[in-house]
Amino acid sequence: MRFTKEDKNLVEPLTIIEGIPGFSIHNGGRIKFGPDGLLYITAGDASISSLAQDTNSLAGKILRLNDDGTIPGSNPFPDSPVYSYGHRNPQGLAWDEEGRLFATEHGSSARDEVNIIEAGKNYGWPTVRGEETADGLENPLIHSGDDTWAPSGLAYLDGSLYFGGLRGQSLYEVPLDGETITINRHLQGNFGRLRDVVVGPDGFLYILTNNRDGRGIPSAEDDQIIRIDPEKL
Ligand SMILES: [Ca+2]
Repeated sequence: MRFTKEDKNLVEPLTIIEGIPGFSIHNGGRIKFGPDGLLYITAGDASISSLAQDTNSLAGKILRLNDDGTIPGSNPFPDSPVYSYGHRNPQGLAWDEEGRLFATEHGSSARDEVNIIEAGKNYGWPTVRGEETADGLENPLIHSGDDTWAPSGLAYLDGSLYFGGLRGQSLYEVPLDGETITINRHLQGNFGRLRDVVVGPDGFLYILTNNRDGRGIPSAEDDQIIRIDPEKL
C-alpha cells in the first residue's frame, strides 16, 4: 500500500501490488527504493517451491514497480513486475555505490545466500543449492554451507555488506573489496535474533532485534534498537 502523509495522518491509500502468494513461512516481505527510484519487493515461495521458477507467479521473486504501482517499461519481462526469479525466501536488499543490488536469502538445509541481483536472472531455487550449478542458473556470491545464518535485513556501508542473522543471532559483515569473498561474524549471541540493519545518516548501524516473534527467548528488555559504530566492531 502507498499512503500520503498529511500532518500526522496517512491518507489516500493506494494499492501498489496485490495477490502476492503468502503462507505461514517464506514470505520475503521487504520493500526498498533503489537508486533508480523504483520500488523493489522481496517475495518468498510461500512454501510452494515450484512457484519460484514460474515467471507468471509473484512468489519466489524480487519484484520491481514504479511508486504508483505501474510496471516500469525497463523491467525484464514485458508487463510483469518480476525482476528476478528462482528465490526461496529473499529478505534484505541493499545497493552499493556502483548501483549493484545485493539480496539475502534463506536457503534450505542451511545454505543461506547472499546474491548479486541482476534483471531477469534465475537464482536457482529449487533446482540448485549452495555450490551446485546448472546452465542458466546463478550461484550466490557467498553461501553459509552447513551453517545457518537465517539472514534478514541487509545494509551496505563503505565497501561492506552487513546483515542481521535470526537463527545465527549475529551481525554478519561481507567485505566486498578483498580477493575472495569471506564473512565476518560480530555480536554473536549478544542481543539474540537480529531482524534488520540500516545505515543512519550519522554513519552508524541501527540494528533491530526480534526476540518476541515467537522463535526467540526474550528478556525483560527486548526488543531493542541497537546503535553500533561500525569502526568499533
Ligand atoms: Ca540460489
